Amino acid sequence: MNPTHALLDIAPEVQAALAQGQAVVALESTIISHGMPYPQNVQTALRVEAEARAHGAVPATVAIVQGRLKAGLSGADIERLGRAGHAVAKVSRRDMAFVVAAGADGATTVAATMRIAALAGIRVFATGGIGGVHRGAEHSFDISADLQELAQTPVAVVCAGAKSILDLRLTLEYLETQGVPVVGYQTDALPAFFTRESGFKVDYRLDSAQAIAAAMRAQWAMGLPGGMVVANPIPAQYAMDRETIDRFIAQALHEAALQGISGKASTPFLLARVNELTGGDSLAANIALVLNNARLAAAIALAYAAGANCASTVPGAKLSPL
Ligand code: PSU
Ligand code: MN
Repeated sequence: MNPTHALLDIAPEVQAALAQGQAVVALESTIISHGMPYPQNVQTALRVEAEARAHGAVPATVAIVQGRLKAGLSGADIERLGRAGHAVAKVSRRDMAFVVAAGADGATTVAATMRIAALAGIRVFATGGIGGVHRGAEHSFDISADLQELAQTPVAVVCAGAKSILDLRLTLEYLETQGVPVVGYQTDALPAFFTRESGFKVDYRLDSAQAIAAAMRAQWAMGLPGGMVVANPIPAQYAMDRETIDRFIAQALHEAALQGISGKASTPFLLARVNELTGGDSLAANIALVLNNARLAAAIALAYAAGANCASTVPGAKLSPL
């Protein structure tokens, strides 16, 4: 047996779907324990699973539970991670071995979730927002390990862009250097999580799940090692006013600097503070966009599964230089 797989438990439903070539969507768990307050975090995690299911894909929420890598959690596991919140270790790639060796629980970031999804054979992953290059990174060097993982691990990550707690310009530059494509789903604009636009453009606009699945197949058929970012803008009715959200983000960043928050504590602090400052609005937006991403990820996973033996082209798909 592959020794790495000896550390991994794939839920029976997920295993069966993978064996039959059916659509599976990975979901992360840092968003549960560190990204939203309890109990909305648990309710959202369960709703996101149901949304993927309703759109034809089997959900596989990923975490580390008592030292085991998990692709597919029970409702009880999700409840436990959500209730424990920040008391659960936030596990990015560098933390994985230590949490496993200690037999502990861990909430997996985008990076660690991609890694476990790839081990399990899952190619599509839905989340809210990815990590990136933080503002002030020229001094702090704070660049999320999510970006390196995207460069190395063949999983398509469906997200609503990245929050402007990050330096989005530098994040795009970093992704370009690492060869990670940023695809806009039915948009030319890079979305900024709470807003549909950021002032930046994506690298490619693709308008269907089939076209995205074809690009995934082409990328991996030619042996390119990494993943891709699929940026799916927040539904218009939930989008927030850019000036308002920018003001709250600026305040949260200022408070983080005053309190000397850095390293892996930085993103959870900023997420929690922005949630507090914006009250229920940002949480409602956050929930809506994650559900929206689960729907698109399910459609991509279905198209990818359906095209497993197809050529890596979609006749009629437009490639518009941006
Ligand atoms: N951005 C969000 N919501 C999140 C995260 C980021 O809008 O929940 C989480 C994700 O799990 C992401 C992680 O992978 O934070 C990035 O943390 P860091 O910057 O420490 O790599
Ligand atoms: Mn960081």
